[in-house]
Amino acid sequence: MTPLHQVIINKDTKINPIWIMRQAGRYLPEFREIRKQNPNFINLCLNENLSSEITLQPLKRFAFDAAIIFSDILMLPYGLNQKVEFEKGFGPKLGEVNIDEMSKLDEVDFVQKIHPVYKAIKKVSTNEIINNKNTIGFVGAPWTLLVYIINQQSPKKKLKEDFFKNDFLINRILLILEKFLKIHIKNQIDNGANVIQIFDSWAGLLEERDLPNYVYSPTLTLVNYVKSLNIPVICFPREIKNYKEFCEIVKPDVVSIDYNVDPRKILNHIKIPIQGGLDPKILLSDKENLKKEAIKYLDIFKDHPYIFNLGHGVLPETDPNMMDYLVKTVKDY
Ligand code: 1CP
Repeated sequence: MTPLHQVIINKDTKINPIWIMRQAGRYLPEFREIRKQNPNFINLCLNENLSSEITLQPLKRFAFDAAIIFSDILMLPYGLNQKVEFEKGFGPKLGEVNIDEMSKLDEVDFVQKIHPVYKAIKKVSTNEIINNKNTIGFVGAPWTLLVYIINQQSPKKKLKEDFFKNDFLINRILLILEKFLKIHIKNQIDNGANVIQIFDSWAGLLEERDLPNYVYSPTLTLVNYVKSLNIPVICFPREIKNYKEFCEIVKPDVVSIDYNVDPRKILNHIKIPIQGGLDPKILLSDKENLKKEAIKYLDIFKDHPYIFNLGHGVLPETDPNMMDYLVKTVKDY
């Protein structure tokens, strides 16, 4: 059994597997080299030779226990024929939604449009480096995808004032997302993904009263779907205030915590395996501090099934030597 499955399925507390959100990315010079020659990010994700190579880059350097496929949550709206572009220094830029077109789209056309993502998963999961490691497939949660689809850009920049105005449109999009997220998950699993992570990066934007409608219900549907395929599912409802309530309602196999969560408090509230937490900015400090902070998490979770990870993605300015030091610290614990 792989280390991740040992923790998730057997609730093993003796090992602490490690992988890192955005482990394949801009902090690695070998990634930046490929990226420089491939200015179109979507096309890079659709090049199964390069995207599988990028996925494996961090595993060649560090003793990570899992590969996360190099793709993006926005490949889903792209597959739904919404225009998606990544502009340097700006981030994602999406076109207007054509809901009638989107409603007519069928499964075959969707899969056809993004099938290199599945081919990349097959290449990664059958690579010898992955022996006794997991291949993590992922999707954006319906709420987070809805945010990008309607807002057409990162809500970090600004959230449209009339975002919630068109209830009918929102409900139609959520139904379409449910259908195609299931298709996207199924295809990733069929091609070798053996853990699924659901990223709800913008869950924290919602008022508590809106969580049942936009986060709990649609995520629960997906979690139950992944479970029905006998694959463990990790949820990352970033920056919600009440992780306990989320876990009680949605019941993922693992919950990934952000860096604002107090790990000691969460330990008393949550029975399921926990992942992550360490602030990515700690990797920008010094080795002594990094060790201290990493060990803090390992100590707190020493009797709880725990997968080491960060509280959000690794920052592009991170020194790969610090990542190396972190992995060694966790492995030597
Ligand atoms: O070189 C570049 O400029 C591209 C940067 C980049 C990368 C490396 C983007 C654009 N996406 C990715 C890959 C990516 N995205 C992965 C690959 C696997 C890995 O983790 O190594 C994953 C899992 C994602 C998931 C993703 N994309 C999320 C959820 C996680 C999170 O960070 O909160 C989100 C919100 C996105 C949207 C997105 N794609 C890219 C950027 C810069 C963003 C965020 C935009 C924003 O701030 O709103």
